[in-house]
Amino acid sequence: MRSLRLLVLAAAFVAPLLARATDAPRPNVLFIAIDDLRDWVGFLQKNPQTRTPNMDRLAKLGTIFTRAYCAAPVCNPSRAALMSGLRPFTTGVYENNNDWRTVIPPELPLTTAFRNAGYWVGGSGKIYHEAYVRRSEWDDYLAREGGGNGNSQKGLKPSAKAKDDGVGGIKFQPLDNEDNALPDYQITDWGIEQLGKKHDKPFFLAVGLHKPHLPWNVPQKYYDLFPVDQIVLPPYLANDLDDVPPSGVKMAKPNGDHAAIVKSGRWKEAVQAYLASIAYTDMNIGRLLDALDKSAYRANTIICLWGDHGWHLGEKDHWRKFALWEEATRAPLIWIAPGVTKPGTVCDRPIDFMTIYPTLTDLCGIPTPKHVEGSSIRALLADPKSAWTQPAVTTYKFKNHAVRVEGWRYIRYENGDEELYNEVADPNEWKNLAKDPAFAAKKAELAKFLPDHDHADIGGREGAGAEDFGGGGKKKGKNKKAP
Ligand SMILES: [Ca+2]
Repeated sequence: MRSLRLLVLAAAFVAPLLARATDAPRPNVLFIAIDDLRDWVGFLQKNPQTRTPNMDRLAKLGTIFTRAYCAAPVCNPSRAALMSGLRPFTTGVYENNNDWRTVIPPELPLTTAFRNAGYWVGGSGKIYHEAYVRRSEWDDYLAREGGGNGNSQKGLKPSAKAKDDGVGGIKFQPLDNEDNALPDYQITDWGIEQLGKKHDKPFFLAVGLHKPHLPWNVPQKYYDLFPVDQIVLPPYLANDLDDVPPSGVKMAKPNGDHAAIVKSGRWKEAVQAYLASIAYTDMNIGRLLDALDKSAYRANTIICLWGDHGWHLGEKDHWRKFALWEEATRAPLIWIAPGVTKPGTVCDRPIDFMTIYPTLTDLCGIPTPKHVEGSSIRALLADPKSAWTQPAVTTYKFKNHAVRVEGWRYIRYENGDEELYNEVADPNEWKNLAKDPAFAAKKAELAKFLPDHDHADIGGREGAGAEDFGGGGKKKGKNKKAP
């Protein structure tokens, strides 16, 4: 009798506690995506010329990942994989002209997991590759003129110092415009507006910035931060491709952009233009962070900032993404998770962006859907030295993969061509060790991480690294009609 009474008493005590635990405000999420931002941010110390004071400020608040890699070195497949939790070799989404909506149903994406959990889910700018969006996954999304082309040049005019619009496909030009003439400014403003509102539900707010994607057309003042006579070119080895197998040389396309840039004598100008575009983006990030600081949500908002892949600026005679080396696959990643991350923390474990979906659901107490292929990095956020045994895997086109672990990068192409780099002795990946018998065991160890099944390219085999100017580039693939 007495024990029953005790139980009832205990229940009377515990019930409100439980209710309080359930009612505890769930964290909001500020999800910041940056297009084509390689590791040229101050906090990664890769290129000391870069100017990113606002991203550096954000980095100091939480954990940065020095070895974060994309699932695919191309906008559309990188974003589709990150948002769906499904790798390119699982879905067959490898290229910019592969319509992910035909193979990823609306029940699967990250946004849907948050909506199902009662979050308000809103976004602006480039979260998915803009040729293929499914706005029905969002409660609200900034609508923009012209079908959502954030790289629209409407209303932009070259500054008096502009020579022309760049070198071939590498488009750049300083502008005689104010900051707010570019779509990214309005995209950021929309995020700022949401942070200023009262929200009845926890929010998942996504802000996707287009710069530093080509064209590198930003106001002249950002070019002026980087005088061209002071530009230092990235590390470069003239005969770097000599030990790269034919499949790798084909990705580098040395006779394309790189030959044109060298011939033009404007390599430094191109580097200046990319740095200027990064500085422009950093300005918008700063405005967004200021708004969060002033908002009611600062203490209870998880921030995740990521770039969708890297970029070559002449390394290995290559430009753009579309390759499996460090430059094309590495991108910035910052996490701030109140109560989990500590300020100023650096994590050197190699991870890829498949970790983002399950980490966000984990941190927000949302069940991670079973289809999600990555793992939560909550343990690394709590302690950056925690054990981590999974490699970062990047896939470019059908059956070409890079496996990145601490100290090593192993690349295997569809035809069996291989590359192996010792990242400690050779961080520029200049010396391909794949043919050296001394490293056969290392290759075999890393090859175990390659997928055992590669889904066919849903667009057919003719994709050719089409650029992604928001409108989707060349639509050569045989995609099924989107739902
Ligand atoms: Ca080499």
